[in-house]
Amino acid sequence: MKYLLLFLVLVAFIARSQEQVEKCGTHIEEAKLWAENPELEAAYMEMRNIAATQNVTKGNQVYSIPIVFHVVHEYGDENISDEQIYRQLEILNEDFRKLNSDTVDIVPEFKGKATDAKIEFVLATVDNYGNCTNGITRHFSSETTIGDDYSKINQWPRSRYLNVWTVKSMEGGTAGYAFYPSSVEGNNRFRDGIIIRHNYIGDIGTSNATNARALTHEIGHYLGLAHLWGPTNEPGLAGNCAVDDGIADTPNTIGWTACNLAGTTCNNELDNVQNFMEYSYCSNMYTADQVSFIRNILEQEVSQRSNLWTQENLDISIPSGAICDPIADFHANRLLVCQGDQVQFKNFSWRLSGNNPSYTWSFQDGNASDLNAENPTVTFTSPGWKDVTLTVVDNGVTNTIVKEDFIRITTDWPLFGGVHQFDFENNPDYWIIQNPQGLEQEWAVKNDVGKNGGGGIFLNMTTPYQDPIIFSPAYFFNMRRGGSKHSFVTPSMDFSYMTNIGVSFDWACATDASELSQITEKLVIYSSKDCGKTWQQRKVISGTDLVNNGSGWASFRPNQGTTLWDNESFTLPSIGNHVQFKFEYTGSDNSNNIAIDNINISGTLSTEGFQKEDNLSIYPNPTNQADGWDIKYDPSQWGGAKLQLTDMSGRVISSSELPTNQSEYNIKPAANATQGVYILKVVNGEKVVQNKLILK
Ligand SMILES: [Ca+2]
Ligand SMILES: [Ca+2]
Ligand SMILES: [Ca+2]
Ligand SMILES: [Ca+2]
Ligand SMILES: [Zn+2]
Repeated sequence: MKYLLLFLVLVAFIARSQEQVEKCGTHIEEAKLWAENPELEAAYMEMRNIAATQNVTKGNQVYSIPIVFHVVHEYGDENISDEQIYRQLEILNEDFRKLNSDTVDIVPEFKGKATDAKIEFVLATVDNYGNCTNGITRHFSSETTIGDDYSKINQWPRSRYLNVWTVKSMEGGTAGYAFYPSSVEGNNRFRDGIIIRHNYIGDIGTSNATNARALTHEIGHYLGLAHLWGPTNEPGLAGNCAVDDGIADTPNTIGWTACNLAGTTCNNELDNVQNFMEYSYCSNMYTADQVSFIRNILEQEVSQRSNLWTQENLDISIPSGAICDPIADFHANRLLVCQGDQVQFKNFSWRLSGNNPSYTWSFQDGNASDLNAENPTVTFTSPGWKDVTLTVVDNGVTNTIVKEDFIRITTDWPLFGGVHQFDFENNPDYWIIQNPQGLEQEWAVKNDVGKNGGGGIFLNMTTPYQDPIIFSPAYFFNMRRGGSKHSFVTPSMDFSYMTNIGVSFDWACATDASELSQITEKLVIYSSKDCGKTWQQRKVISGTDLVNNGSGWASFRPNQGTTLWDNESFTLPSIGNHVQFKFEYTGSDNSNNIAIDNINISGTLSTEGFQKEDNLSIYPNPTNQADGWDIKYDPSQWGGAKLQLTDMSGRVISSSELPTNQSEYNIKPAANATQGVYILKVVNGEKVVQNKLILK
């Protein structure tokens, strides 16, 4: 009894883990495409009939197909190694030559049907521009977390290469998908190729032996094969006995999601559960008729398949001999840090020989643990934008990458204190706008997009894309405004000595959406006290609350016609020194533009002065411009502290530092300083004290 229970638990566990295995998305994507383009079903049937009945007598012809892998990544695990892709190539070339060792596991009924497809895949050696390549190219893009047709960036000509894109994740847990050649003619040609998750590539690195045959399956679709149970439906449904895959020697089946080698579903005939076009995860064979089918597809002009293997193409796409130069690349764990924070830089150079490459880094105003380390740790010694350079030398060949303004170092003293209104007038340049992926849309301060016609900050999601060239990068960006994030960060502020803190702002926003369900754009405001290491959410405005100017604009711009502005506010707890806000807009595919103005910090400023235990004193106060103020201090406590003189609107009008080697320091207001009340702040890390100063 005990053993039986254990057995049942084990069966249940296996069944559940198989349900969690991600599936091929081809039937879902084809169904969507066929719904929009009903003629594609007839096109598929026509292609299939030709491929199933054509009699090409090229029995010994081995078809070579150039292949390129586009690794789409955000510098995470999904940026898979060349070695992992090389392993995938070996697996493909075993599976399509019937050299895979698991053919010994094929059940006797199908052993005789398993057939060598005589197709080989060769990594491209010359790219679409005529440059050297190892058949692997890499793109830094958040498309890696979306993984659909608009993530197929930089397609190489499909007449010359099989394009494969590897990504981090895909909608609905899909492992990958490919369209039939009949579905990607004409305006659908940008959809051609295979998109697949990185952990289904090869059997090493981020993948494993169970996942390693997914690409063999997807290439089946790419060459026109349907799933064994039929062209467009789900596996396992009784109705699947009424539809067929169009292949004579694959028994009619309802399809499998488990490896039941004794399964018979439609005609009391054993199913070919081990077929590569099943979901059984024990696939190891193509049948003779499937092989005949895909070889016939390679003889058809449909989606230019018949050009792939021509000698003319092989001569220009996979000539042998060249070894390509290395490509230097790097990233860091943070792109926005405090002065003095440790930043971990990481080498991501590619096309290296593995032959002890050398690295030389250069950091503007940065101290590195070791300028020749592969992955150095760096602290930056002054605020502002910093350039970073990496030179890699591999087999005597040098490659250098310079990333200008790669990282932003926040001042270690606040630029604004207390109550302040940011009105975006006079084009201030202290807003932090980072765009490491080089998206076409980004926030920018403009002098004519604000409330009442003045300055504001503006995100233009539309105008670069008025009639973009079809399939150009601008076209792709235009098709995918959805999910893209665009943010700006405020300068650092000091809220110590302040209570009842409130933040408010004005905004005007439009959409292109015509249905409520399409309005998914949102604006989220965060605060940080550690230069962006951690962010706390403070306010969310989304959907129809956000798009206060509705739809119907070609390219919405405030002050061109009637503009509706709304104001939103939120309160903050006593939060102290060194606070930054991030305004992050997330687009929908129907996003139009948004403007923000008048970020207003309100609150009650304490007028409390220095305390006795602060060991600071000021004399004389009030003073005049000629004498200034004399500050006496304990250097062991305040040496090196920042002094900030702010006016009553919160603007910092002068900054200096208390010397470490003396105990007295004089500050003078500027000759043109207006008479009145000022606040002097002394900032030493988290410790802030202040005193009210009066200029006569
Ligand atoms: Ca069937
Ligand atoms: Ca069949
Ligand atoms: Ca610079
Ligand atoms: Ca303004
Ligand atoms: Zn599939």
